[in-house]
Amino acid sequence: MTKQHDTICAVATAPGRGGVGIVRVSGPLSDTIARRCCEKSLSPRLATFTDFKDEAGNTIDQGIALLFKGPNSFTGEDVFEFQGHGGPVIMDMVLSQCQRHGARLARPGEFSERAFLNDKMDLTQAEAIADLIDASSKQAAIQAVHSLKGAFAAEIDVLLEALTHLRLYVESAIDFPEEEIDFLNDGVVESKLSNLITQCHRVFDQARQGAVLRDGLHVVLAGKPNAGKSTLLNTLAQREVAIVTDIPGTTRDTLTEHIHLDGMPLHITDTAGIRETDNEVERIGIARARKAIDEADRILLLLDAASLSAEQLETDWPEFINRADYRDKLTLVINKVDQNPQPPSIPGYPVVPISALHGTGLDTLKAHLLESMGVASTTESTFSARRRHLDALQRCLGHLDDGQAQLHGHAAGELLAEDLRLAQDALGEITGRVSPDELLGKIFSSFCIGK
Ligand SMILES: Nc1nc2c(ncn2[C@@H]2O[C@H](COP(=O)(O)OP(=O)(O)OP(=O)(O)O)[C@@H](O)[C@H]2O)c(=O)[nH]1
Ligand SMILES: [Mg+2]
Repeated sequence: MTKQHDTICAVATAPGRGGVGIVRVSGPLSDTIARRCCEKSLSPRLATFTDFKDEAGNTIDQGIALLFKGPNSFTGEDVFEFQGHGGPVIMDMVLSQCQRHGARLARPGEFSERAFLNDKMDLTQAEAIADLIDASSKQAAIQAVHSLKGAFAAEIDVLLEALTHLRLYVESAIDFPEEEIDFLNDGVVESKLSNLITQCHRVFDQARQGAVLRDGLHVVLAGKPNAGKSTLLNTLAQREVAIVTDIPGTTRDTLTEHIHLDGMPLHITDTAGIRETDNEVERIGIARARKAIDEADRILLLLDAASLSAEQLETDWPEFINRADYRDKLTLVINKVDQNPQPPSIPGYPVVPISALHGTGLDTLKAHLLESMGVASTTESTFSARRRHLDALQRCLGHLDDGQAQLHGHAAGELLAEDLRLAQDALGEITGRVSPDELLGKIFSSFCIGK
């Protein structure tokens, strides 16, 4: 991505009719366009009531004109804004006039892109603008504002700072072996690295929460045939999405429905009941069910209240109960409590008794899902994040783990340094800020090399 030096323009307000419509111009021609269209010189950052004219001197509209001289503007360039009457025809005429004076139509997101390229904001902040506009719930909006204010970037910067110091330490150990200090084995690298991994996990958990609130929670309904999964899907979706019968093995394929709970997006997937089978179609369906379960943010394991015991749970679902990666995302939903109102209590997991058919316990289930999305605990410390950020953080953690293995296994400084570099690159993708020069600058300024 390189800086661009032409002038762009766009209608900044939503399409359609409105009380006010805004045309925004950014680039070196902004000032000239403002002077020609308003037929006066605008004082920067001062709202000026003015006519907006075409090249023949006819008034197109009247409104407020604002000029921001770079770098003190949203994009960092000269920016001209005209706030006129919000009719689509008027806005189009104002926009055409800006084009006639040399501006071109902006691509989507190009104002924010320029703000990023001109160091007015980092990538997480630029993305937060889009997230704030697209927010489908109050919580998602609060998180996007936190990211916009730099909360996410600040966390990443702290990690980058710690990583840079660690690289500095490791690379100097490689560069100056004659110093005879066994840098790698003095415990400092070990403890810095494990601190870094812990911090990185914490940021990952926060970012994951942010991504779930932004993108919606992926909930999978799992269980044996006839447990009532499809009935629950229909009840939550409030329509007959899935086929329900009393024949075990009715659902063969996965089926996803998108709903909102108190404005929070939720993607609910019904799956084929899991059992041993010789039927090829059903086997494929069960394989798909297992894949969906693996990828879920939350698994609702539906159990039949009539035939349930705590011991039986262990025997029936060893692959669920004993899997460490399911531990934090598994909820036991005991269905058909209308047939057995006193199901056994099962320690160790969240348990929600319901009747999918009669709607009993659904409010509790919904509250539980909202809580698992972190809705109740949305605080100042949360920020919006995207899958891209999670992917980068995960890669960073992978490289840090590899680095730790190098340190433990062979005390291989060069390989550890390379893993740290890769971890730093992955983190740098999140904010778009890292440059190798930065690291070099740090190394040379803080070490007295003298040789
Ligand atoms: N009494 C009672 N019956 C229920 C309840 N929920 C579901 N059922 C019945 O249980 C049977 C199976 O329901 P489904 O929703 O098709 O079960 P499923 O888990 O999707 O089954 P498969 O698709 O075969 O895996 C149907 O006859 C439902 O009416 C409930 O809460 N109470
Ligand atoms: Mg079903």
